[in-house]
Amino acid sequence: MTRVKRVQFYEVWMPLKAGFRTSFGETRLRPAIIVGVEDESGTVGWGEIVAGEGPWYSYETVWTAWHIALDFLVKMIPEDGDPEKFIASAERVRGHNMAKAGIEMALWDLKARLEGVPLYRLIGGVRREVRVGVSIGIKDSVEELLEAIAYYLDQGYARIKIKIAPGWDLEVVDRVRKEYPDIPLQVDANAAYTLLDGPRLKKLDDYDLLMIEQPFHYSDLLEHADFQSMIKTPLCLDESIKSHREAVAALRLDSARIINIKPGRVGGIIESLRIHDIWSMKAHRPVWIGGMLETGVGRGHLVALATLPGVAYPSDISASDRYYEEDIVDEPWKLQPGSKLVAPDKPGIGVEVDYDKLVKHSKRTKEVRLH
Ligand code: OSB
Ligand code: MG
Repeated sequence: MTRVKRVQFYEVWMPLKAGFRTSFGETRLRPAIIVGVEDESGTVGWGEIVAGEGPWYSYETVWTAWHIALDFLVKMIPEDGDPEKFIASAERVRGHNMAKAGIEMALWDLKARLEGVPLYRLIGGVRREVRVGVSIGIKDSVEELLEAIAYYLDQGYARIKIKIAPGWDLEVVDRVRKEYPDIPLQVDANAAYTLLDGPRLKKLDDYDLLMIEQPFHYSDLLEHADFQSMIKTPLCLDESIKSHREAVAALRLDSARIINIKPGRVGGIIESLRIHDIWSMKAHRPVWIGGMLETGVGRGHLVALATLPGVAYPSDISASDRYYEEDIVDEPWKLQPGSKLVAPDKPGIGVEVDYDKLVKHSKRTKEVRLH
């Protein structure tokens, strides 16, 4: 066991190659807080807090996360850096899962690096190659969307997810399906509908979609259960699942057949593993790993999670160049043949942070000395 000496926080603002629009707004500059936890030997483990600029996807923002991480959570890091102990202490903080997850993931990366093992192996991964797809935002026109889809298919992505919202749904899906009758296709509403839209949304059953992601309010497992009983297409929950508790409730209620696990949303790797085990191992329902436009640091954790045995659909983990001109890690994440990313056979998340690039994109930084 080791002794944690120093924690570094970098608030970065990463320019996206193209704006990313969902039912709750558009992102052009992606903020994130990169967390580096250093031990007495000088080894650094890296994590990423994925809170956004505004409280849209979640109530957390990069400002609330900075406050909670620096004023409360950092003091809860145990001397030996054990992620389990950190999470046990951090339970006292209600919510703020993204802030917790960024620190917890840095501790996992540190642990894996100190043990000299890849993170995916430490958490029970069973493969190095993971199937991935691309998530495409709302565009100004269907033509523009079709162009984007053609571009990503040409890049080698095999599964396409498109964002939907009232006014940008059935017609769009119809046009995409006519153009591409056979591609694996799914839609994500980011909670933009209510059950009153159910009869109309039911027409999505005609398009052979892999799944419909989070059509209704994030707190409404009952609406999802009612709608799932009306349609053939599997529903997938994203925003509704904030911990294993909602995952258990969603199973009991039959609110969905699939869960998209995002470590930031659920508070880290331990909670992700719990949801994975309950949902896929015990209930034999598939899961996949969702994304939050992460930099190469957070992406490393997503890739490690996607190697778990219960991950049975392509994950929202595209290559670095789908998001950024310049990622902050070496090597940037590259798409491999077969629409895959590969978990490196190196300690931890398997990529190194490029300090020059990290500092170049940072708007504020803070160092905290511990123990
Ligand atoms: O709902 O899955 C979502 C990005 C930001 C916030 C919410 C979502 C998304 C994505 C992007 O769909 C997935 C990615 O990182 O490529
Ligand atoms: Mg989603």
